[in-house]
Amino acid sequence: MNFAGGEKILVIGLGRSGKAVVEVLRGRGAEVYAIDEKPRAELAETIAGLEAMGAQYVAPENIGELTNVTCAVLSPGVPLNGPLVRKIQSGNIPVYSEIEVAYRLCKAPIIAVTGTKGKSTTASLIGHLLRAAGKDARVGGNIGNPLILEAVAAPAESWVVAEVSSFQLETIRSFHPRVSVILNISADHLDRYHSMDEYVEAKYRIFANQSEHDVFIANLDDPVLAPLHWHSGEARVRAKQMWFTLGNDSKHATMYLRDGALTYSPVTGDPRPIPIASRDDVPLAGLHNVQNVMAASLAVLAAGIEPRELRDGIRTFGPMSHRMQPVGEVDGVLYVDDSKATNPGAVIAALRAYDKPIVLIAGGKPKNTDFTELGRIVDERARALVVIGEAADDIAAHVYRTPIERAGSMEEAVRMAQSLAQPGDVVLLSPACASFDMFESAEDRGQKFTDAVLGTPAR
Ligand code: UMA
Ligand code: ADP
Repeated sequence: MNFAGGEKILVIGLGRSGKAVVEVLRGRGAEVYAIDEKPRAELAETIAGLEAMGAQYVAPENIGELTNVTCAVLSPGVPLNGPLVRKIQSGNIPVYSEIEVAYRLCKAPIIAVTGTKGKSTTASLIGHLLRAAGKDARVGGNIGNPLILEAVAAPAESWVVAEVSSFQLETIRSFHPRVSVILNISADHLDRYHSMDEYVEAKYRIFANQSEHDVFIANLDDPVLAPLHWHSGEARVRAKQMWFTLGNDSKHATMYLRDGALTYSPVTGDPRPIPIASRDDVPLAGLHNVQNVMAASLAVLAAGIEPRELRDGIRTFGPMSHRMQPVGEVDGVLYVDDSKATNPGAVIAALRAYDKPIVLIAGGKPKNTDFTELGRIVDERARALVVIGEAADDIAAHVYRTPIERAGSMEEAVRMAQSLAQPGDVVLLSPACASFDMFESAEDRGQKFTDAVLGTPAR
């Protein structure tokens, strides 16, 4: 399979991922068809774009008429066990994810990053550290720009950093990163997976095709991942393993915190520990970001960068938009946009990152996750809670001591938070949910928060 001339390929889903696949496959001369379950009226512009590239739209009800299809390429948002994919598979058409095709077309080695939270931060930091060390690096995947575009553009001597989601990993076959990273696993996407086990297994596919020539990096402090180290790692992970921990544990981890320094114990060569940066060099708030920096550092060390080349890159990495991003201070209150915190685990990490009282704005479209632990941490750390969206009542039901307000819009939520906060506090938008009940996307939600904050007249 060359994904080129002489092949007839069906692209499933016409969002960012699907459109990029069409573009690349048409560029390679393949005959391309594309299907999407959105009402046709909403697809007019997309279909015109497809036709301009020489591809053809197929309506879902006409899929049976398409014959001799070589393979289908699946967008991550389309569930593998849904009726559309089942129908396509029943015609014996193999289904690949976009990242599988990207891998097969990529000449450069791949560093792949997954995990429930911290993927974008870590993938971007890996790109930043590689560039700071003089390498060519391209970052793509779940972060927003489809991996396939970066993969086909990358020369053999560069590195491709792939942020990969569990959705994308479900339909890989030979996808084989030189370096793989799993940051953490906590409850998320339980509206798509039947169980946590199914979600975890999707994440573990990241190392399934790795060999002893590759490297697998993971978080020793994560209760879901640690058993891979203690019990089953030998059997399941063939790649060389590098673990990181916030503890001072050079026996079991390749990177750890010792005397306030992120410390590296090389797996081969001179075994003396090497401090690569101090805790204070990490410019991002919260211990979870120290973990992200450790993971990124190990990934670039595995790619051959020298330890002494890391510190400057770490120090110059700024916060990314919508990830604990300070947006302004009004009347002595700091407002922080953490709209990308889309599961309870991320919000817990953000709440733990501040040692000031927090007024939390949370809620949105639920994903069947449990809010018990989040409620406990809110009671421990928050001055007040403002809930929004479809999950508002469920979140509120798990909070027992903290005062709670309900808001119908982001503007109202910011107004309420403003009246609840006192000078020195943090108002944190960290929703624990998807955004699609009230907003176009997590980015849109964060922007509306920022607009409301900056438009707020001083009290
Ligand atoms: N569609 C169907 N049937 C379905 C579902 C969707 O036909 O059952 C169609 C929709 O009508 C739409 C298209 O598929 O036209 C959308 O495809 P998509 O949902 O795969 O979205 P893309 O725009 O292609 O974006 C995808 C990722 N989206 C998802 O995984 C849901 C983006 O991750 C990623 O940035 C992009 O590819 C480029 O690689 C977003 C995301 O929310 C940020 N990811 C999840 C997360 O981070 O939690 C996993
Ligand atoms: P992802 O790409 O996996 O969604 P991001 O790097 O975009 O993760 O971060 C989104 C939010 O998740 C952050 O703003 C923060 O609240 C939280 N977060 C980031 N890194 C971690 C981590 N290592 N552990 C837990 N939560 C994290």
